[in-house]
Formats: sequence, structure tokens, C-alpha cells
Amino acid sequence: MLQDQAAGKVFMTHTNQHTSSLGKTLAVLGGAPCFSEDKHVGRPNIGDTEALHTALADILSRRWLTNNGPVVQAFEQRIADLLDVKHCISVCNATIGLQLLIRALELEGEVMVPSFTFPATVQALAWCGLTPVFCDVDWERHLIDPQKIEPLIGQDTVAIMGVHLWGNGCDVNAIDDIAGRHGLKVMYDAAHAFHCSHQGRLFGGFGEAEVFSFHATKFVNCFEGGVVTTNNGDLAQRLRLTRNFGFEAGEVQCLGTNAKMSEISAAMGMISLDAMDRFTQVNQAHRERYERHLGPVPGIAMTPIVTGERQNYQYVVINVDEDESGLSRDTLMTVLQAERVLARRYFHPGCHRIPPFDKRGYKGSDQLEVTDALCDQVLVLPTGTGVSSEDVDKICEVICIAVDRSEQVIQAVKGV
Ligand code: T4K
Repeated sequence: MLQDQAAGKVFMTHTNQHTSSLGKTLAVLGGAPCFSEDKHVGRPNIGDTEALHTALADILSRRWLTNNGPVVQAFEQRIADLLDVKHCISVCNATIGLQLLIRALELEGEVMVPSFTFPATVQALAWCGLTPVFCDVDWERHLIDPQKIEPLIGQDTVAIMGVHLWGNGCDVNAIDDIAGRHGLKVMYDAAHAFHCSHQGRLFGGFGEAEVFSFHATKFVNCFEGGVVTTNNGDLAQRLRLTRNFGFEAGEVQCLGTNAKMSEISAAMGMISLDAMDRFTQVNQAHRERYERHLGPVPGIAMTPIVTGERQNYQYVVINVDEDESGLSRDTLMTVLQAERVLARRYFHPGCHRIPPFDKRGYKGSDQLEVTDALCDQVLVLPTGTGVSSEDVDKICEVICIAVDRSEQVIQAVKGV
């Protein structure tokens, strides 16, 4: 029996019956789906739409739609102030932001990077002609493991790309120490970590630069967008130059590209920032609800969040231990999908197992035991303003019943 005292609900399951005390028969066992519409991971949070409409009208009347317009400039300044960094350079998305940064640092050679990340991190490196070296992550928080970096460093290693996955911070002190001893640059993919902190300091100023994503599915969104933040003025200047085809005073100064953010994206970012505290509260309440319901369920563990740090709580990440829960991650995902809960396998398979990286035998690919296990066990559940607390209760109830009826579920899923 699983009890949610705060919500005053009891999830009671009876062995050998398909129905819980709340009357739910799992859809994989023949019941009706829990939801009449899909429950997505990554449903966008939307701020004040009236304010966005007003901003759009202003943008149109100014007839300045992109290329360092006034809304983009205000957005950049607001983020620089918020994160307490000297420079914030907006971009059309974080993947391109990573590429701009790599080019601006003039890197050539090997870069240490986790394989347990969204493909964009490694694709950006490869797109710029760099060779990824895959470094394993720690089991608890899924972050690049500093102890495993040093043995992989070779003559051609030029940089470390850490990823602050799920908003938890990499061990920046250990990484700085290693980088200092080996003369490596340090960059951070902070796509998940906007308005999160490490050792009490908001991300933005660690390493040479940090790159944030404001994709539609992110906690703060610009439809598509991102920013690169840095305290290095020369680097910021190169980023600004290359973002706009290398133009300065009407002349091309260097190889550039088009990485500019549009005015309407920046306006969307502004209304997201205005609503950010509400989004955080909703995310945090959902996370606590998930924790209460799933805490007692055998074999289902939530990825911990570092206490005392600021978090955006934008991802609810569980680890499904088949030995204890009786269900594989993929079986549980099938159960949830049948209920119209579109849980996602972030990240499956690891980057070392996707084209073209799988065929190239990059250094480190055969030493990724933790990564491979996580790729088989991690599942991300819906949260954000697109789901209600009742939705969270129902999703948890499905998981509880599925674990309780694991044998019947496995038989049913085999037949699907
Ligand atoms: N580094 C890391 C560590 C990242 O996680 C990411 C992106 C990046 C770098 C690159 O950042 P960007 O270049 O994107 O700025 C999603 C996002 O597309 C991606 O931004 C994110 N990470 C990743 C973790 O998740 P997909 O392939 O799952 O996205 P998509 O478009 O299929 O959306 C996921 C679900 O969200 C959909 O099933 C439905 C829902 N959705 C999506 C959109 C776009 C909506 O309800 N409404 C929407 O408008 O990668």
C-alpha cells in the first residue's frame, strides 16, 4: 500500500487482481488509458500570452525583426545581470551556440565529453571537426566523472566539455584542476541548467563559457534559442562576430555563420523569464509529489538533486532497476505509453552507439559501463505547467500498479 498523506490519497494494490483501490485497470491489461490526451515530456511552459502579443505588435511596428534588435539586447542584458556574468551572447539554438564557442576557442584535436548526453553535445564537437573522447559518468547524478578523465587524456587532447545534466553541476573544481595541469580548455553544456546553482553560484561563469538552451521544451523558452555566457571579453567579441557572418562595420572579418536570435524569440524569452519563478514552483511541487509516491516503490529511484542549490526541477528522472522492480525500463515505458504518458528514454542509446560515432571506435567507447547501464535504465517523466498534480498522481499510480503486477504486465507486454 502506498500512501500520499499530503494528497490524502492511498494507492492500494491487491496481488493477483488487476484493479487498484482507485479502480484503475492498466491499459496494457485491457483497461482504458488513464488519459484522453497525450501527456508529453517537454510540453512548453507558456508565460503571459497577452504580454507576448503586445511585444509582437511592438516588434512589427518597429520593423526590426532580427540582427541584434532592441529586445535581443535587453534579453541578453537581463540574463547577464541575473547570472552575474559579464557577457551574454544570444543564439538561435544551443547546438549552434556550442559550435560557435568551439570555433571561437580555435580548438583542434580531441575533446573529453560524456556519452550520456543529448546527441547535440557530441554532434557540435564533430560538426566542428573535433574528435570526441567518451568519458564515463558517475552513477548517482549522471555527470562526467573527473576520476575517469585523466587516464583518457592524450597528446591530442585540447579541451573538456562538461554537461550539467538535469541541472546538477559537474565537479567544476576537479575539472579545473585537471585542465590546469594538462593545459586544457573547459567548456560547459549548460542546456539543462538555466537558473541552477553550483556551490551557491548560478551557472554562467564556469569554464571558458557556458551554453544554455531555450528550446521550446526547456524550462525557459524562446521557441528555439539559447545563450552563451562568459566573463572573457575577447571570447565574447569573437562570438558576436561569428554569430553574424563575421561582419564588423559592414566588412567580413573572419569565417562566420548565421546564429542570430530573432526579436520574437527574445520576446518569448522575456515572458518566460517573467514567469520563471512560477514555473520553478510548479516543477518543484511535481517533483516532491513524484518523490512521495515513488519513494516506497521497489526498484524505482529518482535521480537526486543536490540539496542547498538552486534548481529549476525541469526534469523528473527515474532509474528503473529490473531486479528490484520486476520490470525493465522499456516495459515500464510501454505500460506508460499505453496510458498515453509519453515518457522518454533520455538518453538512449548513448552517443557512442549512434551514427556516425558508433562506427568510429572513439577513445573511451569501451569504458562506459555506467553510461551503458544508465542508457538501459533511465526514464524521464512528464512535469511542468503542462501537467497537473492530479496527472502526477495518476502517473505514479500506474507505475505503482505496474510494479505490483510485474509478472502479468510482462506477459501482456510480450503479446503487444
Ligand atoms: N545539450 C543538451 C544536454 C541538451 O539536452 C540539448 C537539447 C542541447 C544540448 C541542444 O539544445 P538546442 O539546440 O535544442 O537548443 C528535446 C529537445 O528538442 C532538445 O532541445 C533537448 N535538449 C532534449 C533533451 O529534448 P527531442 O528530440 O526529445 O525533442 P522534441 O522536439 O521531440 O520534443 C519532445 C517532446 O516535447 C515531444 O514529444 C512533444 C513535446 N513538445 C515539443 C515541442 C517542440 C511539445 O509539446 N511542444 C513543442 O513545441 O529533444
